[in-house]
Amino acid sequence: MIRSYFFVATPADPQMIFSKRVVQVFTPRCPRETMPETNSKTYGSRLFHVKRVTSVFVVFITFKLLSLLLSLPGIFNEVTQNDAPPTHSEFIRSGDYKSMMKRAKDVVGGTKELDILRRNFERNGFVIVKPRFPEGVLEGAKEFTEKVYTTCISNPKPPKECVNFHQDRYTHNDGVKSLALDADVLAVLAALNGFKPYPFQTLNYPTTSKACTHSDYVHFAPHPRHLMCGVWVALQDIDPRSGPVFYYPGSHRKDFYSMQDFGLQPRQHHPHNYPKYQDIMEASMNISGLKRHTAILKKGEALIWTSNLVHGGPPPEVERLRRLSQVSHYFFEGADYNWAPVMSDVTEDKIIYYSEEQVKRKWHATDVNADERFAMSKFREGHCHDSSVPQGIAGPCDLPNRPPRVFSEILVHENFDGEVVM
Ligand SMILES: O=C(O)CCC(=O)C(=O)O
Ligand SMILES: [Fe+2]
Repeated sequence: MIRSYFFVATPADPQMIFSKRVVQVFTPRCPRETMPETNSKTYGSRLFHVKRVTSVFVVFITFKLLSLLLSLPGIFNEVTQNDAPPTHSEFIRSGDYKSMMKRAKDVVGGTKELDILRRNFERNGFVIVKPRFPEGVLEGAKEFTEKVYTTCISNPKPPKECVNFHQDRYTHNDGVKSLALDADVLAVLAALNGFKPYPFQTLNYPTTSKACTHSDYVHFAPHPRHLMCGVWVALQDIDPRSGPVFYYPGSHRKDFYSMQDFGLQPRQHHPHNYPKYQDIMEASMNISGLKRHTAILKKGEALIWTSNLVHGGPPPEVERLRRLSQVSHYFFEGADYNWAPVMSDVTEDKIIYYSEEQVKRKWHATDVNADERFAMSKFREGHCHDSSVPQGIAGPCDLPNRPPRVFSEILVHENFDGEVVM
């Protein structure tokens, strides 16, 4: 048997890896059930896992190198992120906002209830609401999600389109589209954020996504950084054995982390880059003292989370048990810009931005057919500072305390059976 050593460098906050330079021992990560047994001593959580013979020396040298780099003055210049609402937002003075607030109050039961909802959202980073979805809309989205199951999961010969059959099918399916554009959902999102929401992505998961620990900020990063929400709608009563979504209330108040903040290169450069980010997020949650909750929702209930809430879809107790759901992700009009950290290369000045114009065209264009809309891109390739970033606003590359890129080379992610890299 190969003996392994686990090293950890995570106090409550991943950023402290670099400021405290702690080296401890690690435990396995998500999904716990499928991790191989290890006889190494464990404390806290696993950050990186190195095989004995080759890696002890490499780790020693690298930490020496990191310590040296970190001790140099001015290596990491602090750049203040502007998280104050943009001054150009007029939305909350509009008639549109007033009518949305009225609707949001109707959804939750009144003015006092809406205040409580807002406070909870701010404190916990999530809320659960029951929008008044028309039954036909819920059923339409449910039927489509069942179709994803029969076409792509239970089908012994799934067709090629199963690569993304669950994603962005609002282009083809009215139920999926109407659920994401539901007026009650939009009103509650506007009430919680003070900006006008618009959906930019839908995901119809018939079973658990098996997505390991992450916050959506790593995928969809707005500026100001809280201006993105996920809305997870249960399309059936959720069975606790089906791998219900987990989340850590309060985790949104920790700093916002994307791969670059851990010295990791973009996802497309290596299949393990994103899993390494997830390893660190899992490790930081395990020792954060925050409690892990699960969303065992009733049909029609919606879990709304903010961009930085840490969450995931764990492996199920019963494989392939249906967990029919639709997640819609929203940006907000009036944000300074939106970008995709997971795909961007900040050290090479290659940034992938979401184009609000292209997103809206993909959703609403009437001069093209559904297939053409599905093929449209939402992205625009750009630079750290270009016309996407307003003057005087911190850009995607201006994050503080970014560690050197070499860090991604020394982290080791161990694949496990059935791992879904997503
Ligand atoms: O439904 C799930 O399992 C989680 C999906 C998720 O993380 C997301 O859509 O942001
Ligand atoms: Fe997510």
